[in-house]
Amino acid sequence: MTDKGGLFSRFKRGLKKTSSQLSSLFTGNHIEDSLWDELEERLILADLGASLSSDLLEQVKRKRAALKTPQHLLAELKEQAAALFPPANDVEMSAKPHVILVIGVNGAGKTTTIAKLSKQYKKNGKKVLLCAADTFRAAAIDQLKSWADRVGVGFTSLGEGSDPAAVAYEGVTYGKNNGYDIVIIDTAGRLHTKHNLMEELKKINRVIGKANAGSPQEVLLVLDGTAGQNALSQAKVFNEAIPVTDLAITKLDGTAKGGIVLRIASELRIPMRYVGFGEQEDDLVDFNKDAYVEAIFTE
Ligand SMILES: Nc1nc2c(ncn2[C@@H]2O[C@H](COP(=O)(O)OP(=O)(O)OP(=O)(O)O)[C@@H](O)[C@H]2O)c(=O)[nH]1
Ligand SMILES: [Mg+2]
Repeated sequence: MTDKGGLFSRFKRGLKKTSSQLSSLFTGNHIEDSLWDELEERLILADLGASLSSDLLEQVKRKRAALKTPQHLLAELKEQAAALFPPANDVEMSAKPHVILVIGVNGAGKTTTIAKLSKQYKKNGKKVLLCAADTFRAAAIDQLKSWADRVGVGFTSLGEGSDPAAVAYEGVTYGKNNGYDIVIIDTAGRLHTKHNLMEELKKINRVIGKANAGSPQEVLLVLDGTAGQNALSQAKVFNEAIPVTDLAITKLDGTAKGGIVLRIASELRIPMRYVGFGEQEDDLVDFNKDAYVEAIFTE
């Protein structure tokens, strides 16, 4: 993770609630027996959940004989935590257009994340098109449009009430015919428990493949970091509907306990790609497991 403009320090600040709870345990020169229980309790409170907290500490305990000080324990804990993340995808940007389908429950931060991503891609010289397949509310289309204007990227929509799959099809086709490098498709927030809405998502996904063979290249699931355990259950259902290639976790600047990131990554085995930590277009960092582990365990 590069730290242009102090982004990483701001991300780290967002995780301070968790790191201040955890890092204070690793003081002194001896590992007291009580430290293990205390640590397990705090890991659970940090949203790692009971089973992951216990498994993680079991892994660390295997090295117990070699751990002389709380600092040794901390180093081993970081190493074991980092090992829980699945490897990142090799991001191939050879397809043109490279289509990114963005999905998630209501209010997770999809549209904002799209704005942030489009800014990054634009900065890297890519021609970006945003496609408003959230046709449920006129306001959703306007929101995406105003981000497109603000960031200075292309925009397509077919208006409120139109079939989201048709919007996606038209958008990808337009992108293909007009030399766009990246097409990012915004979808309506949907509860993962609503069968018909999940079917609609499958249709959008299929239709994108018809508009451009091999697309979408990415299915990005956006999860609200403050949703805790719910984010995990959502992710499982979305991933069963259409295979999710990458995850973005938002709102790590709020009340989110950072441990959820580790829990989701280790349970779902889907690469964590981005972390959102604010409402502005620059508030997004590429996820990096070592930086994350450093931020969450060390103040
Ligand atoms: N603090 C904080 N707020 C965020 C972040 N990302 C999004 N938000 C806010 O969360 C709210 C919802 O964000 P949207 O991007 O509209 O979420 P969405 O998933 O597109 O919502 P729907 O389209 O209604 O499903 C907005 O007020 C955003 O400003 C983040 O990383 N940090
Ligand atoms: Mg939205």
